[in-house]
Parts: sequence; structure tokens; C-alpha cells
Amino acid sequence: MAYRWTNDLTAADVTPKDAFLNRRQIMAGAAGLGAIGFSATQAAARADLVPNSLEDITTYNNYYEFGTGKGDPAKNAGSLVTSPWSIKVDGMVDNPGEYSVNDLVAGLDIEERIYRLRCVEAWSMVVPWNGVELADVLKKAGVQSRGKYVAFETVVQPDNMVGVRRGVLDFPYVEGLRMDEAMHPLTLLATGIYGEPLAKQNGAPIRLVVPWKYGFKSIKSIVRISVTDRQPPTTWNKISSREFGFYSNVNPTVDHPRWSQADERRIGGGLFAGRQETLMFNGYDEVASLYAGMDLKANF
Ligand SMILES: Nc1nc2c(c(=O)[nH]1)N[C@H]1C(S)=C(S)[C@@H](COP(=O)(O)O)O[C@H]1N2
Ligand SMILES: [Mo]
Repeated sequence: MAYRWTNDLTAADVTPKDAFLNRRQIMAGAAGLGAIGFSATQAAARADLVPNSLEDITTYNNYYEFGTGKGDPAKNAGSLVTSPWSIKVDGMVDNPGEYSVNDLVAGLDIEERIYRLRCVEAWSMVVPWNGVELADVLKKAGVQSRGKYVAFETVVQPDNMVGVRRGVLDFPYVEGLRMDEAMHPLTLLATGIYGEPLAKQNGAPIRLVVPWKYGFKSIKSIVRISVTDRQPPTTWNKISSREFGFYSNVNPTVDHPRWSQADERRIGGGLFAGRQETLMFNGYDEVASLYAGMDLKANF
């Protein structure tokens, strides 16, 4: 793994548009099959994953560094400087260093993953991400056996971030995962959406995506990834630990103190607009085994 860091991040490097277009054709084929064989439930499960438009995904955002309104990031994030960019990988790893985005993902498959995104505020979208498995990046970094958690940090550019200047939160924004969550194949480091580099308001040039957890765990514009033996502090948990747990798995049976989490408002128009049922683990049941024996109501 290279230790130098470069600023030569290009769309061609991190977002395989061809693979994306290919995948769309395969999906179109599958939809065709649905007409002749699949049950209504299977069809609905698939249709539920119809991505939101790029317009929805890039204009309705949470990125408090650029303001607290949903339209603020689209309006204000243009000033974020994403090139050059370096990500510090440190803590309990064999290969610490400062890496460019390209170096971080070098040799890894950039995949397309269409995931539900469920915000703790009870709205949701479906986003077609491009990215690499965090596990593969951590394996390249060489996680040592005493490393039990992974901590993440967002860039702070006060001159370019109106929300930072106003001090709307305690910045840098920080997040964390337990090692088995970080190593889960669903956990992504995203570099693109719809086959294009991430828009700044979505967390360019690289952000975390943990689809079974509330959206605030999916930290944007990452500049530091640290492996540690202690549960790291996380931004919303520091603000209110009774409202925002460290785990924050999507759970329709655990209400937020001020609102229900039983259902959600799907952003955007079309067939799936409006309220829909919230699913345990946001529908990603395969993660349930990570929490075997844990009280999911106490460890929300
Ligand atoms: N650095 C940083 N990361 C962040 C946030 C933020 O305010 N700052 N908001 C979080 C929240 S609450 C959500 S719901 C998602 C929204 O991601 P999106 O705007 O790409 O849909 O980003 C998360 N990551
Ligand atoms: Mo959120």
C-alpha cells in the first residue's frame, strides 16, 4: 500500500460508470422477468429499492457543516475544497499513513450498492452508491487484534463551512462503529452516486454508508479513520445520549423520545412517495447476528 498521497481523483478512477449502466440493464431484465413469474411481494420488495432521483439526493440533505436546513448543503457546500484530499489512517493498524482517496481504494472493486437511507428524523430515500467495502480498506490497513472499534472524522474547513463558523455543533463531526459492524460486507466507503463522483453536499470525496443504521452514522467527507480499543465518542450521542445511541440501528419498535420510528416519509415523487413502514435494521436482516444477545431496546 502506497504511503504517498496524491490529488488525482477522477470520476474514471472511482466511479465505474460502465458497470453501473450494465447493472441497470440487468435490473431492467429482472423487471421483465417479474412480469412473467415473480410474486407481487417480490416485485414490491424490488420496486421499494427504486432509487430516488439525483435531484432528490442532492437537494434534500443533512450536512450541518453547511447549515441546518435541508436545502442549505446544496446551496453552501460548493465552497468545500476536496482536492487535494488526504485521509489519515491511524491507531491500531500495521500500515498507518496519509492516503489519497485513490490510494485508499487502490486495487479494490468499486461496486454499485442500492441502499435504503433512513434518517433518524423519519424520512428516507433510496440511493445508488458507488464505493468499496470498508472491510477491504481496513484489511489493507492491517487492523491489529486489539483494535475493537473504528472512529471516523469529517474535515473541518471553517472558511468554507458556514455551519462551522456559526458553531451549530461541536466540530469535527465524529462517528464510530464496532469492529464487526465496520467489517460487515454491507458497510461501504462511498465515492460516488449514480456513477458520478459524490456531490459535495453528499460528502465528497468519500463518506461512510451504513445502511442498517440511522443516517447520522454515515459520516461525510472523511479525513481520518482510526482503529481503537475503546468505543469512540460520536457527535449526536454527545449532544443527547438518550435520543441518539452509539448503535442507532434502525428499529421501528424503539421510538425517539419526541416522535415515532414506526414509519417514515419517503422523499420524492412516484409510486413509493409518502409514508411507509419502517423495517427492523432498515430491512437488512442479515446484520441481526451481530447483535445476538444484546438488548436492542436498551442499546439503541
Ligand atoms: N459530517 C457530517 N456527516 C453527516 C451529517 C452531518 O451533518 N455532518 N449528517 C448525517 C445525517 S443526519 C444524515 S441523514 C446523512 C444524510 O446523507 P445525505 O445528505 O447524503 O442524504 O448524512 C449524515 N452524515
Ligand atoms: Mo439524519
